[in-house]
Amino acid sequence: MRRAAASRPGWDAVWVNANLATMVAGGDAYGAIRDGAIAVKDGQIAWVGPRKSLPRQKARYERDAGGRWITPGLVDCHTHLVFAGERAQEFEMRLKGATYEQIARSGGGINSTVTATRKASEEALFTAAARRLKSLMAEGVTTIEIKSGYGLDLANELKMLRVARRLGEEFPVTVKTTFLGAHALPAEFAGRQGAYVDLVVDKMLPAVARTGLADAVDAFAEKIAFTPQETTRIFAKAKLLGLPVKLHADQLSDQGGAALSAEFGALSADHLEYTSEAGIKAMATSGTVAVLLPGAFYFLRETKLPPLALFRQHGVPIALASDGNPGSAPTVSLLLMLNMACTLFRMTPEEALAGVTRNGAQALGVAAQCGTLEEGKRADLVVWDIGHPAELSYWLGHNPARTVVRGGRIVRQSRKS
Ligand code: DI6
Ligand code: FE
Repeated sequence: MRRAAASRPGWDAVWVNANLATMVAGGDAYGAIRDGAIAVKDGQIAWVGPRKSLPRQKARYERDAGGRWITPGLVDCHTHLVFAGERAQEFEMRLKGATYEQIARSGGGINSTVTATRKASEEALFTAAARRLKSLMAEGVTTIEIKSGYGLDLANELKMLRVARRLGEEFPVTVKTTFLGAHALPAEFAGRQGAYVDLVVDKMLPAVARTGLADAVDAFAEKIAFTPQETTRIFAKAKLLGLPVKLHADQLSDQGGAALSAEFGALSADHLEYTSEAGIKAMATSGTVAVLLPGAFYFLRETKLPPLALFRQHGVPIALASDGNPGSAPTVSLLLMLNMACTLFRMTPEEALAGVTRNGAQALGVAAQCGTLEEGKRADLVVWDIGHPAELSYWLGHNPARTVVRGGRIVRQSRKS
């Protein structure tokens, strides 16, 4: 109704002479439409198809894409973008032989970022995260998930979530927030893990739900973090409060995290290097997306590959994300993750692109709004200076994004055309 009333006649914007990687599944590779056109109206995709079939209408803004490729806006469905400080000295320690687990057990790791994040003002956290967000947006990211998990007490977890929400208000990007209170055991609870889980379940989760600051709940199920039983308690409470769940699952060892996620109908299970076939079958049944994080695999020099063949065989949708965080994936490039997914995991460039579009959107529960170029979806799209979509996975450290459009508005134009 509102749309019709607000509408002027004609398109708000149209791109012609474009090759469209719609990423709609089931048709040609990349859901490609060659010599296509895409029209935008009231912030939504109003028409997409072959140029010769484009209904004749006036357009307030019309561009000849010159045969360039247009994809959906990219989705980074797993990040820890809000944090203070960095952990370059731990990187040095690891290069001298210490492991990620040893550093975590000796009080470093996630807990050193917790100390820095607790000390940081909300404003300082916002400024640092905004810088990282801008790098991702420059590469065409229009939807991003941001987790808490470096506060580990109620006040600081809420502080992180407020910063994440504010990023979505002040920048032209859709932010989905996730409460990750069960990321690590904070130092003041050493030896009292049960008491910390009680705090998360009895105090933090209800408070987070009341504020409406989180769109989902995550946990780190791992030997150095939380047990499957503790994760179960957290998920049960989240479900009771009506919040969807997701899990850092089977990253360093097989904890049965994939199956546990599936049991709770999780949106996604993430990392998954050590996941068993039984866990994958359970994910297939529950429709849980597998989120692979090649940046963390690379940076931790993991050698156990995620069981890609089994995800394919059982039809589990595969998403890719940056995991941007100071400990295991200090990156602000999603395009680099496409390259790593292909070189390290042997994903195809088409699978990699689906991982940061269609499947990334599914992992966030927003597939009805974004992730493909389809009529009725939000007009989030990227015009790329490339001759073939495989180039998005091929270049190392090169950003061919030319124009980034979010909700029908041009938010970045790298060159005049
Ligand atoms: N797994 C990860 O890769 C990140 N969190 C997690 O649970 C690492 C976070 C960090 O080291 O700061
Ligand atoms: Fe993570």
